[in-house]
Amino acid sequence: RYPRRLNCVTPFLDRWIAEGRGHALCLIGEHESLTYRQLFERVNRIANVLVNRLGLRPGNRVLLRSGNTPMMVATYLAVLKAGGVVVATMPLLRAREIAYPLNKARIAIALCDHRLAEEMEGARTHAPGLEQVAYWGGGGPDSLEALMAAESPAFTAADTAADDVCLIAFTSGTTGEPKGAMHFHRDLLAICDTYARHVVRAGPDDRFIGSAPFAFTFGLAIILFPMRVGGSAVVLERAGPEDLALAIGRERATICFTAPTAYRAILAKLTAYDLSSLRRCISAGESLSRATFEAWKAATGRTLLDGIGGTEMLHIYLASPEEEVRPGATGRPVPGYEARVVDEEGREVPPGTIGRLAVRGPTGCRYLADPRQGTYVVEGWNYPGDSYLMDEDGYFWYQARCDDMIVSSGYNISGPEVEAALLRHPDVLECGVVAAPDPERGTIPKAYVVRAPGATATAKALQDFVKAEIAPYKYPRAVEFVESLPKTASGKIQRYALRLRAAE
Ligand code: 3SK
Repeated sequence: RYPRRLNCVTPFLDRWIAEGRGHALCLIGEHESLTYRQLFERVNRIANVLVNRLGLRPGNRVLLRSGNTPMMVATYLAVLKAGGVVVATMPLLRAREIAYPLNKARIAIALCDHRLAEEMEGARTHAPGLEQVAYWGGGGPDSLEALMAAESPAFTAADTAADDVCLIAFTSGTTGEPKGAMHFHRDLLAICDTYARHVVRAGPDDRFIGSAPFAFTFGLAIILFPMRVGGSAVVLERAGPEDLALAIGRERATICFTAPTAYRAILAKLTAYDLSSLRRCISAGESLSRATFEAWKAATGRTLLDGIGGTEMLHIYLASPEEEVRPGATGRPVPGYEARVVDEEGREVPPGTIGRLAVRGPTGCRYLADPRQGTYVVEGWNYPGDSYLMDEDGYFWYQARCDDMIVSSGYNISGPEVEAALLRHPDVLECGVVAAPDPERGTIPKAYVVRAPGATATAKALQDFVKAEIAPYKYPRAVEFVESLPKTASGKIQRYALRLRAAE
């Protein structure tokens, strides 16, 4: 239903200028706010810099590094408008983690907030193909702003096809390396015209707010959903539960996207906040317990709309609109998507039986040059790695993760990745990292560590070490020293046994 030639920035942004709505507020940041026209002109200047100064050609990939700011949104849209491919990275990533997408996606151009320069420059030494990095926010003759000032505020969107790749979103990677999920121009519209249209049901008066980084595709809800309907977005760089709750009251936000952990933290101090402007509260990123659902309803009178999505599918594919919500269930397939529960052989199981979730729809999933494609996508069905049960009415009930991913406060943390970081410490002989239940964060990464003979490293020392090796939010929040780890006959660590032990 989209035209064959489509640059998604046209319906998200240029359209509102053409329709005379350029004066409407689009982005409300902590230090600046932009109308649609101001954003349009900024995007155009950056697109001109990309093409005229940094040598971008359609199809080139551009690495973006920033927290959630209006400038991050502008650079994101500028890359798309110029026909480039966005590769956005989580702001907290370390040099080694940034180098991976740089090399895998053969990226020559990066745009970066100057406050993240240290790790960006560190990544350069591991990624020789990176030729140009333009920084913003730090001033100086080479800054992105200086380059933008010399460029025109007009730019004609690159003539892209609806199914040209425009975004490569890297997963956090359960085993081995992160996978790059590729998405098309039409996918960015499809998530608005399926999930947002049928479940969120926003209009031009809505003001979106949320906590997810834009580099995590969950965060796209905060910018793309309002821009599809001419609404506005509150863009928060610091978006802990308290920042989020205060900003809801200050900016009179109407639609909030965050994880259950944040809703629980807000509930704990509810009287300190004014949430009266909220009309939709969306929960995703980790599973929502019935207890949290009920507590939020009782305290605020509002229904938490649960949903599950994924980087591979770009956004949410199981959810229910407010009048159809069934407490405790994630929901039903969003119109446009299909879902089913299957056994180990991929055969659909009867309602009421636990099995693996399979999903298909307009937005998933093609990995960038990855032999694992055939494991995660079989005959058009995507296997996100969750076990589910479907009831007689077609509602899906979350059971557990099937793999080694730890979902903590909405962050996906790969157990094997934390293990690899721990193993770089000389005092660690062996380790296994699994999810342990936590009342605040849902689950936390817990490390079982066998120390090398005579080694004395403390839990705190290992935690600090991991924080310096990989993004700090991935550090093991609990560490237990053990004599040995449970192993399979072939010598592999039995994470399943560790998971059971962590749940005791
Ligand atoms: O459920 C999730 O974790 C998710 C991932 C990517 C995009 C959107 C969502 C909700």
